[in-house]
Amino acid sequence: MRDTSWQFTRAVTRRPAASITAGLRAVDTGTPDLALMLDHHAAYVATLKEAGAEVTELAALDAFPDAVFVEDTALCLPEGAILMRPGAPSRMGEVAEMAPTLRGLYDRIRAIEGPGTIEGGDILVTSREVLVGQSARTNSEGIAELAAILATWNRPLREVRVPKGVLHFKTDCSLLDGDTILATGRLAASGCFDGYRVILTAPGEEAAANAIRYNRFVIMAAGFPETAARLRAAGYDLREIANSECAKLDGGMSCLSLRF
Ligand code: CIR
Repeated sequence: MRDTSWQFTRAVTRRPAASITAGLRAVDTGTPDLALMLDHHAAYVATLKEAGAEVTELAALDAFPDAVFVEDTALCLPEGAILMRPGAPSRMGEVAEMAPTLRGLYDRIRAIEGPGTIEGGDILVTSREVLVGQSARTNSEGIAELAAILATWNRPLREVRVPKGVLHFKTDCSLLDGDTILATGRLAASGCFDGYRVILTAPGEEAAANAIRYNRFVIMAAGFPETAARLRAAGYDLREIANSECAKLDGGMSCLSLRF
């Protein structure tokens, strides 16, 4: 495995609320089962802990059905945390709910003030740049405001396009190590990862692309055997977590935590 020089120490998660049944979804494939989602969520948190994370587990927020998907509320970097400005109106208030926790963990907090919008699911941080996908949730004004903040931290930002019909940039890709990306064929075909080492998800397993690397583990959704085999063959230490209920709401492994 490459580039093990970086280590995460913390993660923030939020328990799913009973209101999860009202979570946003592009296509209705059934109502999420809260009890089952809680089981999956517990396995996810346990795996982060096994990987060395000190996990801040926030209480469920019934007023915000999608609040379990904490990744969209902030970008957490070693230099500081940046509060996002979600493009989904029903999710805007989640940021104020997350802010006190990050203020307790970070000395330096910045915020996207608007009018642009940007969600954490559209941001992939690699060893050389911050890639941000323009999507139905993240627009060029939001990206420009983030770029201005990151410029003060000497972090280059590159804007890319999220394929039509894909919720977030990271719905279709993940960072496996500093320079290796797991991506769907449809996203990689855009050329946005030229110069990186890319491992493609297997045909029909596009939903496996939203994985996370947390220290020694690559954590991916269960049920994608061919992609899992590709990752194992490439030398990654894989942990598979059931994700059937979050998947009904277009959510996956990255959405469920902030990692830093
Ligand atoms: C939403 O549509 O906002 C949620 N149902 C799913 C958010 C997934 N978040 C992510 O990919 N970072």
